[in-house]
Amino acid sequence: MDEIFFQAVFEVLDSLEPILRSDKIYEEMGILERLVVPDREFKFKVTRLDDTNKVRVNTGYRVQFNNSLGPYKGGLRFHPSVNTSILKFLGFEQIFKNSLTGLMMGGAKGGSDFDPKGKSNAEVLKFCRAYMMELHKYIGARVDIPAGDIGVGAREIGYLFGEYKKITSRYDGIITGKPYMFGGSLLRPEATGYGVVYFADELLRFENKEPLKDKVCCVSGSGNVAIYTIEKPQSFGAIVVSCSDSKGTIYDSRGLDVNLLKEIKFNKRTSLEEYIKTHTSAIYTKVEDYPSGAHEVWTISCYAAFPCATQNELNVNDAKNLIENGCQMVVEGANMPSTSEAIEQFLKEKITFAPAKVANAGGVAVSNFEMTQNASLQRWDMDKVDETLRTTMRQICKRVYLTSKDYGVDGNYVDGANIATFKRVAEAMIAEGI
Ligand code: NDP
Ligand code: 2IT
Repeated sequence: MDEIFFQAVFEVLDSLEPILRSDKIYEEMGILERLVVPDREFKFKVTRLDDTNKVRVNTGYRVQFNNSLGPYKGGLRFHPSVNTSILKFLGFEQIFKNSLTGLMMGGAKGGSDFDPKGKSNAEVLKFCRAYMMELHKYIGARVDIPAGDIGVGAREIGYLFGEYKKITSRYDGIITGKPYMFGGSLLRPEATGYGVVYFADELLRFENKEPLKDKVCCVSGSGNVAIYTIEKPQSFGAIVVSCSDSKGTIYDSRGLDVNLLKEIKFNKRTSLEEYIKTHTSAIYTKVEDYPSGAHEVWTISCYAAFPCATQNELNVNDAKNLIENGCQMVVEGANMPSTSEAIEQFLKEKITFAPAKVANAGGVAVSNFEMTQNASLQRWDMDKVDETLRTTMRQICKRVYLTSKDYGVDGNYVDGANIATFKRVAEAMIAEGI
């Protein structure tokens, strides 16, 4: 049941062996035992009437994992697959990702098994109101600040914040990713995807590898993270040829039309198959026609691959296909999209591999900038947000790159990230006592 949570925990523990062996303080202070158990987990019933006035019941969750470095912070996921194990894996990862930003944030995650897909705005609104009716008891601008994730974008965040205000009469920065007109930050929608590409650009520079200019890139997914990971490389002169959703993959050798993708996914909220209606030279492959045991999107030849859909979407066969086809770099936009076996393959073959907790931290970093703006009732302009995001991604890259060198695991950014971030969290946990 807790399989996916254990996958995330074991990846971190594997990296920590050298520092746990050399410094006994972590064992003495019970840091690992304390870290793997959330501070608290809320599980609650969410009821609403659907569009036909039928009673519907879903389960809502919020897992507050660790607040040693700041208030609990992390997204909300609305997807039928949501359960405690998935939220614990995401909350656990969030502690370390948030720590790597160098900003003051603890780790949390929440959501529901509610599926917003195919629902009317009115029904999504009803669900969000019912969900917030319970969630508001556990959150606060200095307590726990949720945000978006799969199935939760600006629409849902707007409804959630609106309901919070109705219940409490307070205009606090209790959630990030808000629409700009009522307290959102410029660039928060773009932040995760842009940050992923900034990170890739920095890492190639550190490694003295060829930049993204004129290179072919593959992206999976076509949601918030994927679309801005597709958009940004254009400004680096790269060409992104693929994306996917839960039903199929698009390959457009001329480079994807981002505006059309936004229209299909953000406005119409429909299937990617729409893309080939107007772009007839692009190829659409349905999920059922994917190669056996692999995913179509990773069979395409590319210089850099950006998995941006969901957990465990890139398996060992996909990793082998990417490597065989000349891929030099894999940068994770989604949370834990590569299986452990796929990561092993990348590291063995010396493919530059940037794990999610470093590469997709731009989203939560800009969430923190949104919290700062809300707390001071100020607004930052676009250039300030973009520059601060870029600087944050550069600092994360440098920290992880240097840590991997310092600990004799050059080029292994899984270990570099886990060691660098664990030390920061553990030091805070030691300093605050048990
Ligand atoms: P969205 O809901 O906006 O998009 C998710 C996308 O992934 C959709 O296109 C969805 O397809 C697709 N997808 C889901 N499952 C599969 C699958 N099995 N195969 C192929 N495609 C699939 O979510 P986000 O873009 O926000 O999140 C994507 C990932 O990024 C998640 O791992 C999330 O945790 C992570 N992340 C999100 C951040 C954020 O701020 N939003 C920040 C950092 C990480 P369909 O439309 O058919 O459902
Ligand atoms: O996984 C993530 O970092 C997010 N879904 C965003 C979290 C946030 O609080 O902005």
